Amino acid sequence: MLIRRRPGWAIPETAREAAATPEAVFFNRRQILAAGGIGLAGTILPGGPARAQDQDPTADLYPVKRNLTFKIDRDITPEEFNLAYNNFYEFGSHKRIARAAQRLQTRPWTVRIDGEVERKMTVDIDDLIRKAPLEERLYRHRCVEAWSMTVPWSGFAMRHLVEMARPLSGAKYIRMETFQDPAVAPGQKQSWYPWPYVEGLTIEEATNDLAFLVTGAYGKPVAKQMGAPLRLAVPWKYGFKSIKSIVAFTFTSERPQSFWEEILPNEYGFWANVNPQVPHPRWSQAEERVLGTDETVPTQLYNGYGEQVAGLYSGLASEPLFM
Ligand SMILES: Nc1nc2c(c(=O)[nH]1)N[C@H]1C(S)=C(S)[C@@H](COP(=O)(O)O)O[C@H]1N2
Ligand SMILES: [Mo]
Repeated sequence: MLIRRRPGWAIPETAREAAATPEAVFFNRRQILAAGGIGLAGTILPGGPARAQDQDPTADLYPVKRNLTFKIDRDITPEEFNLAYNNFYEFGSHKRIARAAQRLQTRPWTVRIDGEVERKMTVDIDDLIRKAPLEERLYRHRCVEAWSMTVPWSGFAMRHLVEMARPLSGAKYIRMETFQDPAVAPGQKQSWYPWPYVEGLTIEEATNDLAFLVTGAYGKPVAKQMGAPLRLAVPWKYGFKSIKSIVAFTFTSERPQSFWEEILPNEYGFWANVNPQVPHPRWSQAEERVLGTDETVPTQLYNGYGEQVAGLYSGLASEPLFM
């Protein structure tokens, strides 16, 4: 039984400990609480999400070495917060989608690379992950809703995928798409949303050193609710740009229209760079609530990554860069 490996009441106290703790502990605890006490735990544990995670065929690759170039001045958000507070509209338009997201089957999983590239291909996710130069990076993550986290992502620089594809000269943007399967993701039955979820970057953004394709988090394969088996992390942009559970990268000459841009073009644009001085039409972006703490802190221009990315936008002053 999973419960015997580490008791459910041994809840990690610090972010560092949380980072080293199997996800199983968190789920076990929630199941235990739901069942009304630890006495019942043994009867409800077999087969849950923790087990599926144990079976991830890339689990042996983690933890990966941390790249210390990416420094952070905040504590890592405890894993249990990150696992229980997610935006993933495919599974519901609220934050408690973790349980529903366990229905997503992340194997077999293929990723299509197409459009204006020399090497169109469909790759198996395990081949992709095993070939990739995996590293860990600590990144801030700032949602447009004015909350933030600090996450130990594992993955690889997106530049490697671009180099593998060899874009043709006409390619200016990369359009990314999430899986579509309404039988698994009940949110996708809500036909007023323009499924599948789509996001885009310019090639310059995608090849900036900060653009990161995430395959893991907290020292193991990334959890389903966080966007397994492959999601984006572009930490200088609002969180909605960091598309989850990607199935396709299309290189194109035309700027893709992203999911939220199509729904509310006056509130969510293509660029969506973080800027505390440009309010959302319905709320201020000046500050952010740091999840896992009681703190509210000032938001920083480009979420604190201006040194690395401000140059990408030097010729684009007339564009709505911050919405
Ligand atoms: N496919 C897909 N990707 C998505 C979303 C989504 O609803 N569907 N939500 C976005 C938003 S608004 C945020 S803030 C982040 C949330 O990532 P997290 O749950 O790991 O914090 O994922 C982004 N990627
Ligand atoms: Mo978000």
